[in-house]
Amino acid sequence: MKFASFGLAVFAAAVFGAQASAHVVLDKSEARIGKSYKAVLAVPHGCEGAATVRLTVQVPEGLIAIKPMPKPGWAIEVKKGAYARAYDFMHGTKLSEGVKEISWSGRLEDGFYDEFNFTGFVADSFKSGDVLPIPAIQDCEKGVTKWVETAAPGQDPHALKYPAPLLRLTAAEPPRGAASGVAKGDIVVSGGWSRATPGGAKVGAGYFAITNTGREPDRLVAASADIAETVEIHDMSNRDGVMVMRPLEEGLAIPAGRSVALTSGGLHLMLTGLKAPLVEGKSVAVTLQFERAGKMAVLLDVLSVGAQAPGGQQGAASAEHANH
Ligand SMILES: [Cu+2]
Repeated sequence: MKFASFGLAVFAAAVFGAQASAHVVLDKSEARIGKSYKAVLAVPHGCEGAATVRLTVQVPEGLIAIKPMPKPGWAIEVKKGAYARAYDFMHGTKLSEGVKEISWSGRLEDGFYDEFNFTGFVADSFKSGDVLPIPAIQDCEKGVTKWVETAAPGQDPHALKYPAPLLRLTAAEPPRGAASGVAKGDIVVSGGWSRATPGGAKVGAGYFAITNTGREPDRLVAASADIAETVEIHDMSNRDGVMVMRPLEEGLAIPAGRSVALTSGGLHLMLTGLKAPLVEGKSVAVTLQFERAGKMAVLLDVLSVGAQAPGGQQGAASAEHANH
């Protein structure tokens, strides 16, 4: 059977090229981690000419707070159950159970197209780039089509005859606080970001801009983070063609009415002794200590391992890590 269906798939792709994409798919196949998501499952045809009478969707682990949308002429049935763990949901609540399967029963002729909707919430247990298969079973008046196949490692997903609809997960939007700035006294810190540390690196960096809106000079004298054993303020300079770093023992002066930027390849925060990796799409909380303004909590958005600046071009990871 395995061989026969493989042969058929090749034949179908060659002869019915356009139909190869007529699968049950998600209309919007991307969702943000830690956000609500509206799934629209498109059903473009029946089972080899037979009318569809039932569509069953298996909700993957981590897609929580599911609510199916009723359809005129279709009955809805849900199966509920316990999740594998409790997930953080909105407003600080936790969810540990919910809908795990939805079935719509009705009738859709083979010659027509229809959509089946549900809303849910993508738990923040995922990481950017994760792909969630959402298996769907299409029962027809005659026969059944199971859209449940997923590609094995190294296998071309286009080679699948009945692929499960796939939902691609992307990083949450950066927290507003980091982008627009956090203020205390005369000091505004904005655009905080860091770089992901895959592969167990114990060192990370932090970048942001500090603006002193007041009439008195201030000074960043220290920094700390729960995730790191120590946080130092470093400067980086080119000495005889070699990039070298030195800790600013006196701290970093922020003149009155001026901005100082910590940027890749220049001034930066150095986080050493990381207790957990910095994960792309998440943020790192750092506490800055200013001479005048006092303590300030700041969030750094964790960007990709090769990021050079927020929203900027990707490049080779800068020399900061290599030199430590
Ligand atoms: Cu450094």
